[in-house]
Amino acid sequence: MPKTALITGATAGFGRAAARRFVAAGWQVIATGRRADRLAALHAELGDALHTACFDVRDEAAMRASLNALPGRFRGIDLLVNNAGLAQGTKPAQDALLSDWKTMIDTNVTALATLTHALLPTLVARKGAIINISSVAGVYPYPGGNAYGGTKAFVSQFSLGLRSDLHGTGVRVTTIEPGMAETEFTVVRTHGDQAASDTLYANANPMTAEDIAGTIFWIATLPPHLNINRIELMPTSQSVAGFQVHREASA
Ligand code: NDP
Ligand code: 8X3
Repeated sequence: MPKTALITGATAGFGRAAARRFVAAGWQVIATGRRADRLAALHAELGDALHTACFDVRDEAAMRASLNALPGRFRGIDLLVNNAGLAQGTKPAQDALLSDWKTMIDTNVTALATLTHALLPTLVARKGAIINISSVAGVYPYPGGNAYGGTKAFVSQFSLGLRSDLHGTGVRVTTIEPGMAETEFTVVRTHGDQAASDTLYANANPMTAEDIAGTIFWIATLPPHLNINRIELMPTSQSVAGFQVHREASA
């Protein structure tokens, strides 16, 4: 019987690349996202090893209905990849939209915790694994990172807490903290500014969705006695820049 992964946010970026990677290796995948056309295209590409579940992760009732409607052969979930998430806005906190902050908290924090809570009994019963996609933004502050960084710090710390609580169950928990990767992330963050996205990644040789998908797959297929607690990846072109100092104008 093949192993089964539930990957949230599989209509683009890391999640879609991961769905392809796992199916290519013989896994069954439950792929989620809001864009039904993208899910249908992925099903057409990958076939019946893929089950699609179209819902907004912020809609708890829809999430639970999708889990309850899983076909029998997809019910034994061995791996949860909490990947669906987003940044909204690049402005300093004092100029940011509160609605953007709420969208990020609802998606990156509340929905991730809700789905994890729903699947923990299955994962414990199957000695499964959880891979949570955090970010370097949850580790290092940067201007405009404000609430996005806060949500990802939650993801990293929540993962460490899960690892403590799941001690002795055999369930593995990993946080992946990627830096800059070219996906639809920046188009979403800028509310649709493709030029801003192109400019950010131009000549920077960013990581790709496949780089992160390969990391997810590597972690998921390590021997059961090995747990990667957290892993931070950046493109070689990116590094941490340090502190900033504001000086008063001299009198
Ligand atoms: P993409 O924008 O390419 O993909 C995001 C995925 O999340 C899409 O499939 C989208 O599906 C899904 N998603 C977003 N909101 C919801 C929602 N409310 N309900 C259901 N699904 C949702 O971004 P990435 O692949 O880059 O991002 C994946 C994860 O990686 C995110 O958590 C992001 O924060 C994180 N990350 C990204 C980095 C980067 O540089 N790209 C670096 C570090 C972390 P749909 O729109 O169809 O609902
Ligand atoms: C996305 C990476 O550096 O744009 O989480 O915040 S970064």
